[in-house]
Amino acid sequence: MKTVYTCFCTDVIHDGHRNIIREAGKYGRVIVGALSDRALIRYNKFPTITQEERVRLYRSISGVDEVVLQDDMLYDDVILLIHPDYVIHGDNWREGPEAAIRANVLGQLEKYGGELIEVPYTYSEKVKKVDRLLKEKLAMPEYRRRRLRQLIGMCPIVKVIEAHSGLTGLIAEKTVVEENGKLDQFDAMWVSSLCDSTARGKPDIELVDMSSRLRTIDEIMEVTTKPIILDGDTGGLAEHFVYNVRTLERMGVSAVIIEDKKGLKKNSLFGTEVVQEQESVEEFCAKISAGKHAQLTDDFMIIARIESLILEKGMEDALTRAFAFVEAGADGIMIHSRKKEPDEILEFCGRFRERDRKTPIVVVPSSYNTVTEEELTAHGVNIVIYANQLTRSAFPAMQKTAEDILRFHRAKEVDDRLLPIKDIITLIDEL
Ligand code: SPV
Ligand code: MG
Repeated sequence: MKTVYTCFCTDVIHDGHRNIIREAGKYGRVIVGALSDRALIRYNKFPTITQEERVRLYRSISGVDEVVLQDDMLYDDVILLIHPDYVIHGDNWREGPEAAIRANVLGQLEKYGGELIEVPYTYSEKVKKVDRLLKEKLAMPEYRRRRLRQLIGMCPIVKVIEAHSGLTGLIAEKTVVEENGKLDQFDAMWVSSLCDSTARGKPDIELVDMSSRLRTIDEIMEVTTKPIILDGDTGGLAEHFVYNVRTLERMGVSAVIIEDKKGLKKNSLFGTEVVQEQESVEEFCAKISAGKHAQLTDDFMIIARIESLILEKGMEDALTRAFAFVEAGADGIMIHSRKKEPDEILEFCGRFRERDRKTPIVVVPSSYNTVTEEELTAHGVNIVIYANQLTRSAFPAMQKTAEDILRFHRAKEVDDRLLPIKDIITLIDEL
């Protein structure tokens, strides 16, 4: 008997999937691949049920003979293993980022005379509703909040990009690239104090107050589903921090990162060019503990950021603080540097990992930007934050456009580098 293979990554079975299984049954024995979490999160919506639950769900569909786990978004391994006579898929993958996966499958099948069957994608109202419901579910606080911890468990390194508005949130949410047939996207968003302040034309000195920061988060949450890490500056007074932890948790923020500075905070990238004072280990530990006591869920993370390298207090000071902060309850450590080379960050990670194998390490390679995600992963880093690149790329582009309109006394000369009107009006999803 011939075999027919299809790969699913859905959490809900709708008419479209049932149609594929029905069609597949006409050609032979139906094997469904359940795309693993690890593979799924790189190109599709985040799962709302576990990998094991998905396998059970697919097994329960009438007409399915066998379910296997597909551990890569490309079908190479599974095709090698099963050697299906047919692969069946909806025709919606002919365009867009998934076209690369389709091309790869065709190449694999061609090698031994396998065939691809494409069935028209089911665009019914019911199917659209299921898609919408899944998206809305992912945006709910309880799903969004726990997703960062889930990602840390699933990804070699969690990739985070800055967002400070609905629009930058959409870029973080929707940008997908294809490289060597594989798709990739960001995992989470960083609500940077620098970029949130800059977008308001304000300096990064904790002048933009928590209410305004919460407004920014809410704007981003309205249009996205990915988890949010808030740059909480110093965390303010411990007595205030505990209330803010509760608020953030309730909103569905996944983590707050607070830095061990006190007094008037200035941006770390100034380093020692401005006066900045580090908080004592005892005081900062007390703030972390207070925050941990205040939180209600197990999902929320309070991550301690160490400024010793920024303030040139040395590696030993950074490490002493890291271990003390973890002892006080910190769920992660962010180590920051403004050196051009990653050496001191990598040394810190290596030495921290000698004693602590599991506490997540977060880094922000803004100045030591030659370091790769692969190198960071190899040194035990769990989260990489691209903290300000979106803001820094938008600013010169807007400035140049403004200058050129003034220079040419019309807008024609700048038009070539603008997003077409059609694209900007379709960028925002309609309900
Ligand atoms: C931010 O993005 O606001 C940060 C990171 O705190 S840095 O600007 O590098 O200090
Ligand atoms: Mg900041």
